[in-house]
Amino acid sequence: QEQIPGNHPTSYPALDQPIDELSLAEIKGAILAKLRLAIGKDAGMATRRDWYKAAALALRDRIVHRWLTAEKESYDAGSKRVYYLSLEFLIGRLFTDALNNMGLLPVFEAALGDLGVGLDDLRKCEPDAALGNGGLGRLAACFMESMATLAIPAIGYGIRYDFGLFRQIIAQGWQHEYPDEWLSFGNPWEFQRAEVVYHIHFGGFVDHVDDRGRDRATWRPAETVQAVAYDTPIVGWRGQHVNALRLWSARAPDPLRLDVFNTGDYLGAVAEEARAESICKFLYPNDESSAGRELRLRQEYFFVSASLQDLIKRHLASDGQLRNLPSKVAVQLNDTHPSLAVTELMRILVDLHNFRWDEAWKLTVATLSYTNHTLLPEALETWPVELFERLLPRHLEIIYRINVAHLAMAEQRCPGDIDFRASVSLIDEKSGRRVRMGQLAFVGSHRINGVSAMHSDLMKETVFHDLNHLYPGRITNKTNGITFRRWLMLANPKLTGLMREVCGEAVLDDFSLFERLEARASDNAFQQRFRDVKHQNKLALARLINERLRIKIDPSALFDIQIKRIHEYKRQLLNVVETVALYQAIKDEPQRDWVPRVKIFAGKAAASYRYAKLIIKLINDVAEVVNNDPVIAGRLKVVFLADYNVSLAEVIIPAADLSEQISTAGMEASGTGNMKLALNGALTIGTLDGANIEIRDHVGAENIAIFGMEAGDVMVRRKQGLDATDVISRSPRLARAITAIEGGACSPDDPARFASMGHALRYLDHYMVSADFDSYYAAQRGIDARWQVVPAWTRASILNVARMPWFSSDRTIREYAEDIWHVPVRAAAPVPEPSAQ
Ligand code: 4GP
Repeated sequence: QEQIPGNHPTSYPALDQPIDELSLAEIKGAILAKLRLAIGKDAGMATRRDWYKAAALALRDRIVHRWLTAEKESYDAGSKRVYYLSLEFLIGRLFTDALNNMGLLPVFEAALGDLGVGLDDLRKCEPDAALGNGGLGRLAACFMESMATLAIPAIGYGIRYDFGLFRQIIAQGWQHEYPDEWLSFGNPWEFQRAEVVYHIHFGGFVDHVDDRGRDRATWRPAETVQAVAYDTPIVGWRGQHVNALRLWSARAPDPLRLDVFNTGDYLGAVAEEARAESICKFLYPNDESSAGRELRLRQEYFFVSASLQDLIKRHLASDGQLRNLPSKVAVQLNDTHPSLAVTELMRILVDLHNFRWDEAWKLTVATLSYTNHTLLPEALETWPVELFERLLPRHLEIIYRINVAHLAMAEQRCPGDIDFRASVSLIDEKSGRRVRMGQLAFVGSHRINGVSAMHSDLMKETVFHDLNHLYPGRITNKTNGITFRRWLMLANPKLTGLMREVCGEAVLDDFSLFERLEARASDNAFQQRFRDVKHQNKLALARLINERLRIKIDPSALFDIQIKRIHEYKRQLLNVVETVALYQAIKDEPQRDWVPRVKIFAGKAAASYRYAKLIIKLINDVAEVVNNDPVIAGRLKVVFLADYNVSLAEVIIPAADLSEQISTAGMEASGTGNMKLALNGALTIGTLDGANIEIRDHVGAENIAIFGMEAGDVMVRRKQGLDATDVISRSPRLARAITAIEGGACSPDDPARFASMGHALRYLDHYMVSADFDSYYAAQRGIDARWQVVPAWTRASILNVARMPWFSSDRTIREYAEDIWHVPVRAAAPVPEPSAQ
């Protein structure tokens, strides 16, 4: 693979070098100066949040120098640039992440300590930037960090939502949603670029008067909105390279209509502004059916148009030639949300820059690539043609024009096959006429990737079967990864410390050194230290649970964790039904030596997803019964932690013993939580789904608990019908658990609350909860047995950590760089100097 020549040092100082007095004094001075000059307070009056902001600004100054240098170097070198278009970036907090990557964590900690404030307290003042729903958005955040680490010149483009993902409050066991006001105290990381403003148009009509037989047209829009840029620097590991996350905010060209104001219509005078600003007001929840939601389509076009205008301006300024676009620019579409990039790029090239259609098309396809994150049909966006026409009339014409050539190809490939043409068409004619964004992104991209080996295969077999036939070779796989800087080093400093000791300091730069853990996996003394680390992390989580929920849990119990969006296919329900069955089993034989377990759940349900919200209520109702039953005597506890976000994940994951990855086979595209948990030493109980399969291949089948139907079995069983009477009649245990749930045993205040759930478990088992129950229950009892053999459990846990390096997002990004973007990456890690101590 092509690599960037070494403009970086060949070795780095070890992180545990003693802090020198000079830098300590410098950082203290910098923080105090920010406190006075940027915040306007002195140390005596400063609140914790003031200190946080001052420290963040002092850190930001240090990042900016690297950022500007990196920018200049890559422009001077004429490097190819990656533009990652994503409606979601689930970033979490940046403070310690940036400190760690800059190598400044120890000196800031010491400086703040001298100033009388604790770094950890300050860290908690930063709100989580939750500009994403779940996996797809968090992946984008990990990728930004890895691109910076690998010194790939890149910009992430998205929307600066005023409100991120809703705040979840649990009251009487039910989920309630509240706005997430993450910007209310300002955001020290971002730079508003008041001069970077683009006009985004909507509506109106298309003029073909002077297109002289070519495909050009003039769009006469009816409405214009402005996009203003806000940049957040993203630092790579060792601070060698910094990229920008550029988020767009919307406003009206005229903030106030004075003519209207003067007539006394004060609301009318700001109506345009309100309409424009609504575009960046809030993040759409992903399970909400997007169909027909005009605001969502406006968001999509808004950010695509601003981003493409911006990148083309940059390209013209540095290269001057649009026909060189694909050699200097790679645009990655994160799911179908930015699919309009296909039509917008065509419009820019053909209408604004006079390109011939065919040449513009070649440039577009060579520049764009698209990542698919889910096979769920309801998530593949489609828009009513009528809405499209009203909002984006020129883009609809372009889609029709693309479709003509595309369908002609389809006809050539399968002459006379009407079904084939209908299936690949950009327009769905079956359910009213609708534009298919998945098809559009596919046809307009040179590479389409899935996010795990199985998912990429299933894409070829299912949703994109026919398109794959028409464009063979375009689909490729890029199994997801996670950034180890956040998910190991920062989240689990104790385990990191142990690994630095055992694998050597270089392990921070070269994850292949994890392998050195293997030799120690059975060593008693090492096992004990490894367990001590886990125990400390479990104590921290137990403390948090006690603080938030007043539930006392035993840190030596098995911590069984399921954290992710609440969704039927992710099957939190399977976990709860098993909990009820286990509860009943303990009640039957209270004298047996049951393995103490704490089942910990966290996750949000989309506000409109009623069934998912009922699952949350069930978890909480079961918790109420189980946690308060004296017969159980604490051997089984159920905990639902509210308001799951990146920061909460950073506390839960290092404390996990068992990782629940139990989706219906064939439905989880990849998963990334599965990787984070295994990296922190949790054993996985899971189905053969998504990246679980590759995790098994890496950690070894003996170090993971696989159960349940495989994707093929699921398809076969679904074809036979969804009635689960057969399996329930064969499983008295399952029958009894369902009867308890539907009969109100967990909901004495409202015995019929879960009747509908019982009905679904019996007769509408689309997600195979009942069908997989016995196999899951048995796998859980297998886990109990393994847990009791402490050295064997610890060994498996250590081997999970040792064998995870492949799941680093650095590996994933290298693959994108090599196979899709064709950009060079930084050479493999330089070796740190031996520690000074
Ligand atoms: C998620 C998938 O559900 C998950 O399996 C995958 O790991 C993740 O994307 C990243 O690729 N999809 C979404 C979504 O978050 O909104 O479709």
